[in-house]
Amino acid sequence: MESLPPRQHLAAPGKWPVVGERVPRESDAPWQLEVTGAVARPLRLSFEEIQGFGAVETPIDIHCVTRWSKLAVRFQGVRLAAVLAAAAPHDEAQFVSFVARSTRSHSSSLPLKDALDLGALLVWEADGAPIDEGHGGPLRVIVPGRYFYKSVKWVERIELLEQDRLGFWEATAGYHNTGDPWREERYMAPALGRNEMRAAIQARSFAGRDLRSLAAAGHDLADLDAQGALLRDADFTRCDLRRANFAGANLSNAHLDGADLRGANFRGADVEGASFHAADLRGADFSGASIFGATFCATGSNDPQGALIDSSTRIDPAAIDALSPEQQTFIRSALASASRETGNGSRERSSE
Ligand SMILES: Nc1nc2c(c(=O)[nH]1)N[C@H]1C(S)=C(S)[C@@H](COP(=O)(O)O)O[C@H]1N2
Ligand SMILES: [Mo]
Repeated sequence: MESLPPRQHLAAPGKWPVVGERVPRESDAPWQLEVTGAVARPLRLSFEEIQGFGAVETPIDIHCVTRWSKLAVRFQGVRLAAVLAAAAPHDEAQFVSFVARSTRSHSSSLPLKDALDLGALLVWEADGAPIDEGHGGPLRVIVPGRYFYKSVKWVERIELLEQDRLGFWEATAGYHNTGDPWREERYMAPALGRNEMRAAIQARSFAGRDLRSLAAAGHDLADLDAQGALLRDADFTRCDLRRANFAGANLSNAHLDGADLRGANFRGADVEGASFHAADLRGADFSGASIFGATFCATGSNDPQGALIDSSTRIDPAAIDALSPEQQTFIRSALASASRETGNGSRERSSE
């Protein structure tokens, strides 16, 4: 068994999901990489010039913050260190920001020292083939030892900075600015203070609100209206959430273990990386939801209890295909045994 950072699991073999932006900005201009900011020699490099810095090939583990990992992807590219050396950064340069050729000029940044110590690369090949456009081809950043959101796709500008500038996900989604998977640095502090959280829970009206990292474990939230709410990393462990409406909500990495979710509506919701161990999902509807990286049974050995799923639980078959192998096996066998039984008496739990 290879080692994974805390609460990560392997993506299905051969699957590499596209996360975030799917295409670069349209442009007729040939590919170019600019190295700019606090440098003595600003550079403008063609693709061929970049390759001229000397290709290296090395296996690197990918860890997406939404909990899937891929181990030992063989990347080919050049060391960021080699390219930066040619630009001669000023002594004052403390941070490096990678900017994408994308409509939102997507970016992410890192302390310069970390980027160099971690051996960041600019890569054009993965496992022996040119990187697909969806995965950031022709040229993307790879930062080993950080969650994958630090690895910017379609990098067209590298800017050296004296002061840090938060990247896109760090600024808009609350992703941790360091993002070390071994320390599980997924999120920055919650959006709300304790009292505001308590008030939101009491009012039970979450629709459209930013309640990321909400701490609601154990609460009675039956019939909750949480349509379109931002609930990344929220803790709903053991909550009563019968008939809760999470349609279109963002529940990525939320904790729903042991929650009573009978009849809950997750239509079109983002539940990537959410955990549903021992949750009651009978009658829950995940149609059109993105469930990549979600877990329905424990991946370790210490807590074998899986979610309660039966023929009244709606999950798109294509969504199941994208889950990790052990999650697929668990869900398929739960659905199969449910359809074999006349009732679902054997796994009935107390309550209601
Ligand atoms: N330009 C750009 N780069 C990006 C993103 C993005 O939205 N735009 N998303 C980041 C995130 S959150 C992840 S997990 C990885 C996903 O890369 P993949 O689509 O090749 O799996 O790219 C990172 N780099
Ligand atoms: Mo990610």
